[in-house]
Amino acid sequence: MIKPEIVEAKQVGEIITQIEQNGFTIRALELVQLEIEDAEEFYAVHQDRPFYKDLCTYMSSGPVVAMVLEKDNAVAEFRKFIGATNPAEANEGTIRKQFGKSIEENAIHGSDADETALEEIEFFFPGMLE
Ligand code: DGI
Repeated sequence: MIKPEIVEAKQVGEIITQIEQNGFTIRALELVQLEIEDAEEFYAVHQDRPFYKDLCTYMSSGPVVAMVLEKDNAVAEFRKFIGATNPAEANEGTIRKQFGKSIEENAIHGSDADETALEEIEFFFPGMLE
């Protein structure tokens, strides 16, 4: 998921170019405006963390680009490609290093496990996996 500050900055195309150049195939793609309740559901795992409210407000502040990507070992490969949660700690060349502004405005989300990926695909593209 490409986060709101990137849509606002008109950098979606640059990031999608890098996604494709790194061997990921786009299987689904949609521009979505999340309501705050949607963001709360998506990030429910973080509901007890101090940054949860700010995170959900930010994630519903403008449209995001949701994508289903395919590659061998896609989850791990994509997390390597996007870099550490905090852009300041992300490796050179990663998406978060190049485009992230802060630990919250960190440009992009990637599923953290195959099981989470299945849940997140269902969240954005209901019925796609049936
Ligand atoms: O899977 P990640 O996005 O790399 O990281 P995560 O699942 O631990 O956290 C989800 C999002 O929550 C992350 O992309 C940005 C935000 N976040 C995580 N840790 C912090 C945070 N936001 C703030 N403000 N402070 C944090 O410590």
